[in-house]
Amino acid sequence: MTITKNLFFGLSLLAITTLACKTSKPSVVVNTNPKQPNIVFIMADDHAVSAISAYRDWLAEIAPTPNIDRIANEGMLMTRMFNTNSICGPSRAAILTGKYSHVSGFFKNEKGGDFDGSQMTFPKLFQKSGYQTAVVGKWHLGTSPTGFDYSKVMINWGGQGTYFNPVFLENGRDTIVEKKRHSTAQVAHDAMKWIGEGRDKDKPFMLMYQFKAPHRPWEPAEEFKDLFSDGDLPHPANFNDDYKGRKAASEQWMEIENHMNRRDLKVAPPKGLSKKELKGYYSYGNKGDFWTPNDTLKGADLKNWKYQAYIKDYLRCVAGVDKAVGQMLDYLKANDLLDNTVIIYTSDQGFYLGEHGWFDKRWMYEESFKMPFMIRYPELIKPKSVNSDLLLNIDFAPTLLDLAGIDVPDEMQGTSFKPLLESNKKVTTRDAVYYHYYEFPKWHNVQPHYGVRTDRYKLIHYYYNMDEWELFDLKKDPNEMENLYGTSGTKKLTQKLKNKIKELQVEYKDDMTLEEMRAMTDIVIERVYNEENINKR
Ligand code: SGN
Ligand code: CA
Repeated sequence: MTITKNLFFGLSLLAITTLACKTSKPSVVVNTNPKQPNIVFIMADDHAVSAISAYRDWLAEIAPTPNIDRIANEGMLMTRMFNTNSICGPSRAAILTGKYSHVSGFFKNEKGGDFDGSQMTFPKLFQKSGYQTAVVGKWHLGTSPTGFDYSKVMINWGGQGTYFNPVFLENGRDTIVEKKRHSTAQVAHDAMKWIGEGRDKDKPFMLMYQFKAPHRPWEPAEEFKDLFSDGDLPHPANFNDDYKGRKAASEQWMEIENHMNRRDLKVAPPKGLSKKELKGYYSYGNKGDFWTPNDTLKGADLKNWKYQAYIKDYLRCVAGVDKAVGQMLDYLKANDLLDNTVIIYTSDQGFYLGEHGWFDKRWMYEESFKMPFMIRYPELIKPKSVNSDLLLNIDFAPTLLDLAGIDVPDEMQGTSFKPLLESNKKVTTRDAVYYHYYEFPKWHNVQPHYGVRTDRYKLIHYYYNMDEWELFDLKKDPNEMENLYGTSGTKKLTQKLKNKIKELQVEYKDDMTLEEMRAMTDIVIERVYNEENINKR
């Protein structure tokens, strides 16, 4: 209790300091860039790097994304863009504020409270410096968006939005149920509509346009339902991981084989179930309850059946996003906006498409730790550029501000990577990235952990109700199957990485005690500003 109190005291102190910093700055932000490019920031939800063909990963030939790839082909592809905390709200908060989760105050989706929209965010700084700003689509931060001239964000399904009949909150006031289009097409429609009709055209604009797709429960639009219907898709290399030497990994609830529910796999319920029974029917499977669609399907065949249903629907949702991105690029071109606009495509985090036998995200393992990121702006970036520096989602805000010539506040913890875009010459960037995940046990029983990743190595500490370390050599073991922690010859390396963790924890003000960290996981603050409350008003 005292720890929780202390923590809150700490967090509010931080807020006060933040405020103090803010007031000491001039209230009008100076824009030193006469060009003031427009920004179109496109973000999907749970879009894995492997499901974007520009990355030439294992699904590239099977499920090409030609439209998303255009951004990379005509701009730069980042191959080592990482997340600071691999779940939705925390990543979005990090993107908006340029800060780690414990500093923005939004560190878990479940029972961690809502986003403090009164704090400094990069859209607010754009707005102050004369930009028109808008956000359309998924938001998932509880409180209504701040810093936007226009907002239309999904609020149903606990802020997740739904694929069909999504409910939106427009400008924090009006509730609109959109029944005409699939959520992906709706978000694309709203984004283009705002560019075409919704803004003051004398000003540059910054639009954040964020899909629900391809998030669980992976429900594609009708037009994509027949994709991939011929035969089975391949499995990733470590589909049948046995989690040997990785205790935390062996205890999760996110295995395709054992934790997918009937809603995920689109198994129709029997007739006549009540609303409550229907909920139970659909969520059956979440915690490892065994089920099979027929009595003969068992073992490896059952696992493959579940995987095929999952991966195909996931990739069908991706096809919808790819089409929508193509429409946006064409729209910008037709309206003479393509080359004076910075276009970004990314996702709030990565995702498992059967790697380690999993779906979902949360871990510091590469598939969920990595975010896709590509950026097109011909004014600065040469086509077909590829960059492999260690970058983070807290760098987005400083980079965008820098590109628009707006001062980057000192309180932001990320760094602008504009110099890398300009020439892709070797400028010194960080030599390691730091990560911290808190939410437990919901939804997938992933242990809270922090860690560090360098060019070649990764060290992770699971500290919540176990004391486990994992060390990986990413060069020799890119799939992170062999935990080298404690093995002979790794002592010096481990110490070096532990020192690096300490150094980064101090730098990012995450040098709390383990007890204080655990208290963050244990905090229960109901999220108040959700769909039900909006409807009650
Ligand atoms: C939902 C999903 C989870 C998922 C979280 C977080 N369950 O709760 O599987 O991990 O979202 O996702 S579901 O049955 O409701 O689909 S996030 O992208 O918002 O972080
Ligand atoms: Ca997500």
